[in-house]
Amino acid sequence: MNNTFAKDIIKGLTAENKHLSSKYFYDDNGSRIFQEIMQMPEYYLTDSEFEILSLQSQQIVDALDFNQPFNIIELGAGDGFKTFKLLEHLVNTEVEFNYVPIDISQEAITILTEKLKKRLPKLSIQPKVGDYFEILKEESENEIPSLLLFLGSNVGNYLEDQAIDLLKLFNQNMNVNDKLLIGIDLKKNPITVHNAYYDKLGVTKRFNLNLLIRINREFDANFKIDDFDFYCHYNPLNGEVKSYIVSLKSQEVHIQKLDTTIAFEQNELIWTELSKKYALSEIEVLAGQANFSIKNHFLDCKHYFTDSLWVKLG
Ligand code: AVJ
Repeated sequence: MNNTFAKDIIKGLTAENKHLSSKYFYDDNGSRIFQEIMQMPEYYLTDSEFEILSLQSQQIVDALDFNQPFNIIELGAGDGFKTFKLLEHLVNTEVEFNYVPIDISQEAITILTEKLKKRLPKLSIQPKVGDYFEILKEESENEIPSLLLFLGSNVGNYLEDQAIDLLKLFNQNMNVNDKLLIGIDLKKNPITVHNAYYDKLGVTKRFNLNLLIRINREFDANFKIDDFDFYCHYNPLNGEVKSYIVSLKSQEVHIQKLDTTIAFEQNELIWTELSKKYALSEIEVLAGQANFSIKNHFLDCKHYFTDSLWVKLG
């Protein structure tokens, strides 16, 4: 079944500093909890990006500078809630384009496609399930200009070097003059950032602890969820929010299907997530390293978030 997940659990939980990757948060329950997070008033990221795509769609289209029909390829489309505003604007202004949402979840793609067919019957949509890069490569083999969407500050989950590698891969699978619209959360008042991840109702805590519930279910482990807590910390100097699961006591956990026992000391941490924030000047560097140049930054009115339009250099 989940071979890489199994390997990552063993590797992460037997390391000197324990860690598990946030990409494993998103089982069906985790995806539902993430929807709850996006609706929390403290989680400003979603509202900010929604505002940008609602109010600045026309400016974004103008900046694309494509003079023929094009593709909009969305990486990790999810429920497509924010993207809807952009698509709606394009359909209503009779711009000719084809929407290609890509997600690893068949379920997410099916729901998104049905919803869009109902709400935007004139939209041309060609959903794809699978690996980003294979699909991107296929798409770049035709002559149609493309706008790639990588929204929601998903890039923040990567360490800077890994983010550059990922963006270089996007770049290699694009044609010259194709564009990338990338959503990035900006450095801001540290209290605002802190509150978005350390929410009062503990939704983000549930999101993290769900990872242990998932391991219990998929690998017959016996994590006692009440014996673990959540902690996160924002370092405004480097822009890193780091999230952790905390073992509240000295304990052993057995993971039956992996034939392993993991010992925890009291207060030992499992690092689960990086959510990195950038300054605009740091985004310039990121783009340059991956062979893009920045055409525009589209910011929300509070300047919390940017959807930045990058162009692939020749
Ligand atoms: C979906 C990766 C952008 O890091 O802000 C929300 C996930 N984690 N609250 C983020 C998340 C905790 C989110 N991203």
